[in-house]
Amino acid sequence: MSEGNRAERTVRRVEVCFSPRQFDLYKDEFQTCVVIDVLRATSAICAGLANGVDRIIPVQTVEEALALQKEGCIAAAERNGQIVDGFHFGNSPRAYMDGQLEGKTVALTTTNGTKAIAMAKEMPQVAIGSINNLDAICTWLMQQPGDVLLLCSGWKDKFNLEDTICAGAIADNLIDIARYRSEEDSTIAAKHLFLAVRGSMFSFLKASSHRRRLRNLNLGEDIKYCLTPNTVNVVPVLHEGALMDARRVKEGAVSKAPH
Ligand code: 3SL
Repeated sequence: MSEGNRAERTVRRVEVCFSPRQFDLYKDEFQTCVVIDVLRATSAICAGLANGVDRIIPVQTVEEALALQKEGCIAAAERNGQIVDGFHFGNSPRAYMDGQLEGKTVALTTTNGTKAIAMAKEMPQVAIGSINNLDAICTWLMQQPGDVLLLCSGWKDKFNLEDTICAGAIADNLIDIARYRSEEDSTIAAKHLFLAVRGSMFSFLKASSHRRRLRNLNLGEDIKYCLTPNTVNVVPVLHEGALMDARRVKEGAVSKAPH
């Protein structure tokens, strides 16, 4: 193998997929998928695992969450930004941080985030990214072999700004610090959006559709939390159908669910 070929082999690829609708166009080319839903599913998942939640089982439907509740899990369900009637928990990160869910197995369904996670399941490795775990997810990715797809959950299959900025931040970091490259215009656009707004992310996102939606539901505190970089040092990874702290999975410190 020539020197050139050898060098090319060690350069991994990172790309951004703007919406679950476009996932099929990318999925076969990557080994690791990072699912991003900044407002609020992946922020809540990171907050939960960083604050003692044992594991989170992502499910697509309210019925699946209820079925897992019967098996001893805590069920959490959100639709259109609100806790589904009859449930105590939705996807507010604050509810995952106050100790109520410590040591528990949570079955979670949300409008966009858990749908994107369900799609990503067919890839060899799935992890969770948010603005809250930016440094942790970048460091973890650099230790993984293979190419990385950053899957933005969006809103009902449409593009959204906050997931794209988060994906741009991860891509920028990997390309800047480690040996990653990108080929797609989506990645260039996400990176440039992140670089343009990184000093003013909070005010830039004031006009975003999802932030407006959550503000109308009086969820301003959640928005502030979700847009704060590096509040947690955890990387949730999918292991046997549940999201768990990557360190525990690596160490094999994994007991049977549910608790
Ligand atoms: O769609 C989701 O996964 C949610 O995070 C949406 S919301 O923040 O609850 O509106």
